[in-house]
Amino acid sequence: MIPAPSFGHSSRSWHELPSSPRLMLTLIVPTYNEGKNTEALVSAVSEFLLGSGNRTFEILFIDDSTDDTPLLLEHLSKESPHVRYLHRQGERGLGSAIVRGFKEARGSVLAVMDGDLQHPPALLPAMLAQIEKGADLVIPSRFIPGGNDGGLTPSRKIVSLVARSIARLMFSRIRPTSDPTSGVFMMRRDVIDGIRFDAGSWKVLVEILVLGCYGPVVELPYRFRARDLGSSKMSFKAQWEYLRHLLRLRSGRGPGNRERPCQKTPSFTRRTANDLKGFPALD
Ligand SMILES: Nc1nc2c(ncn2[C@@H]2O[C@H](COP(=O)(O)OP(=O)(O)OP(=O)(O)O)[C@@H](O)[C@H]2O)c(=O)[nH]1
Ligand SMILES: [Mg+2]
Repeated sequence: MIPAPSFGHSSRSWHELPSSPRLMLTLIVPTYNEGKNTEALVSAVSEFLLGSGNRTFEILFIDDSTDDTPLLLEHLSKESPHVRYLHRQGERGLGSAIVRGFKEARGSVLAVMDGDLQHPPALLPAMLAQIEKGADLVIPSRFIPGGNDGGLTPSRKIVSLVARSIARLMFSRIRPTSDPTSGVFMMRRDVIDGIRFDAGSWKVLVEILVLGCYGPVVELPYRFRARDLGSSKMSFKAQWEYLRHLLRLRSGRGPGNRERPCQKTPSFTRRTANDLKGFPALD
């Protein structure tokens, strides 16, 4: 049985966590019928963040599931002081779930990661270190030396290539990035100040790259894994929505026009596996 719409949280609150000089991180995880993946994700994310000395983080699930995932999330939020979840009943959409996560997040640094473990949680300490060194936006990339998109089938690789190429052709601002449709990224919260997000998006990072206010952007190499559990939600409808979103963004007819001027000039840096020494193995 699926519980009523709720905001789950553990009995211990964020503010009772030991104080730490580290930036507060909210990891937003959109989930649709991800079941046991959520448990494995919480365990791996907690292990890597706590292992790197970071206690000030929350894992915020925005869940639209129709199976028993909300029950698992309720259990996880009781077990871990780092877990919260919002179950949206009767609502769906990857992009709108992520944007809801931005609204509910408590952190000054926001990250997004899929709930199916295709993005390695081991990336998080390395990403956060780049933010602490001054990056505004960190994008793990499958397409720079050390990266790999081996978790995709050949046909999905073609779809992904076409999706990236169309976005690049349409928006000069995203051309310097090698993986602009990545589902995993991290940023300072003020990068998205003033953006009115399009509720119908699938790839929120494209919208952030086009409309966000940012200076240094850092790309880190990583290996995209195949899904072990659960099933893909990528569909023809999602691809169609992606294209329609790009067209709205391009024509300025979407809701996303920035409300404030941005004084920052984007700059782009690519890190190599060598630069990531000292962090847990990323594969
Ligand atoms: N809240 C919410 N999450 C969703 C929705 N659709 C997909 N997701 C989640 O978004 C993430 C990405 O979806 P996937 O199905 O893995 O899409 P993908 O990674 O492009 O496809 P695969 O490579 O085949 O797994 C997963 O964590 C899904 O559970 C939705 O409508 N609402
Ligand atoms: Mg996936």
